[in-house]
Amino acid sequence: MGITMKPLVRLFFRTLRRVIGPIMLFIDWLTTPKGIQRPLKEQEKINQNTQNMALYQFKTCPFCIKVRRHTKRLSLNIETRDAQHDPTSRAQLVTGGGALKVPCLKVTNEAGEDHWMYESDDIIHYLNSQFGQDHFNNQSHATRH
Ligand SMILES: N[C@@H](CCC(=O)N[C@@H](CS)C(=O)NCC(=O)O)C(=O)O
Repeated sequence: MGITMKPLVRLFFRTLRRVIGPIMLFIDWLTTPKGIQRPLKEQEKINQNTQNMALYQFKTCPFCIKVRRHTKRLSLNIETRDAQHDPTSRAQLVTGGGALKVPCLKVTNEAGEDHWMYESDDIIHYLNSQFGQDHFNNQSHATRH
């Protein structure tokens, strides 16, 4: 992308967040998805897995709202980090992930290595592959409330 386009794109997303973000937050609050209910043991196992994850995000970013809604749908307790207002989280994202772009899911593997995943659709796809209904339907009987 040409160097002159970058500030324009930034401005576009900032305006989008300021104008549409609060409306989306309100709609999100009104229509908060109900989470899957799993057997306790299974949920505890998933909670353990998601302890190794952190979602870097902006509160009013539409793509972040989309991912947060999906984590609610899947009943995932993933820590969120505010890369907009918290300088530490912002620096972690830029240094670790390589770009100040949200949402970004950090997944730390058993060896302690961090994997930084950008793109809301890729994050949702990854979470579905790990914790989605198809995944655990094969293992147990979970129901949606
Ligand atoms: N295609 C990306 C779009 C993400 C995106 O553009 N996020 C904006 C926030 S709404 C961003 O990080 N912009 C960088 C900035 O504002 O500095 C996705 O679906 O995750």
